[in-house]
Amino acid sequence: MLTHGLIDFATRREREQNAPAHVDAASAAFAHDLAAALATRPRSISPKYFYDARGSALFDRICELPEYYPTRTELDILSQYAADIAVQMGPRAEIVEFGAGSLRKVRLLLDAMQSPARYLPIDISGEHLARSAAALQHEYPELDVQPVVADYTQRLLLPAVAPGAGRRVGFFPGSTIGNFAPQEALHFLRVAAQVLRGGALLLGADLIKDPDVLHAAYNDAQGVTAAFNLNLLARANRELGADFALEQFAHSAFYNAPQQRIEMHLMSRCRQQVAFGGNSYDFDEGETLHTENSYKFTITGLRALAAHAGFRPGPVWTDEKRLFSLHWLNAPSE
Ligand code: AVI
Repeated sequence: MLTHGLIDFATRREREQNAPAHVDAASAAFAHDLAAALATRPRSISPKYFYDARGSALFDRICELPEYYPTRTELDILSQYAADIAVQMGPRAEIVEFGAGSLRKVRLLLDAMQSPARYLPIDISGEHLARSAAALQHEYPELDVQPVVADYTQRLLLPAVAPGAGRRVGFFPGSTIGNFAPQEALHFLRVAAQVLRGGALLLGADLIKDPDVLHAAYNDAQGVTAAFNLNLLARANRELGADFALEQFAHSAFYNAPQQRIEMHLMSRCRQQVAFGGNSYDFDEGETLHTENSYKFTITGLRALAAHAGFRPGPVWTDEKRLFSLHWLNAPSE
């Protein structure tokens, strides 16, 4: 499965054939990938389609849930070890954040750093990026904030390091690396090691733990994660005119221990047909659309993966319960 838009092979013509004329390019990509997912068995689609405005708002709520420990724990680690991280960064470093990011997280770094030179958030969504860049620039008037609109999972061109600036440090928090398939994670880390040559990457990675804790994090009592998952179908109805009967699909999330990942699926509660893009698709009772993988790591496994991608792993910071980890990965000059 391709996650997070790593590679998008669809031609414009292929997309247009599956999409009504009025939909924009993003909707056309969704239409194309949904048609491909429904036509293939087992069915799976990239988790990047969770994040329309409603899905992004639901994800923000997930981050506040009592069961969803990753965001809270990573913030705790960042605040506890910000000074140590700042020492690794050195003076006048610049931060390249992969994803427009949470201002709360980068702020913890900026506040601990010695004269941060520049902040380069990279995101494919220009609008979200412009908003977070403007907010940060307002709070840190001395900082040079330069948003870069790009798909960071592809080859990536960044402005040259400014004269007199320190190290270039990548920041990829939240364990978003876990939403990539293993080959995609390796590819992303290879690209990152290249663009950060001579600098480093600060990478957040969720850890393997008691499956009950993992299970609860993706099956919260308030049903926010279920709504987040089902929003993919709601979005298809809203945006693409599909006719998914939402009450006929159930949120299913479980820990697949041999694969070391949480899998999220949407499971058909009955035998049914779904109309979409002029076609009709059969679902058997119990059949699923696989919507997300969220890989969990061991500290040694993550370090080995990073080393394989060309990094020299450095310090690792974690919480007392070893729920989550933050890795300092040096990117050699050549
Ligand atoms: C964005 N990503 C790291 C989240 C995760 O935990 O894999 C997305 C998410 N899916 C369900 N809950 C949160």
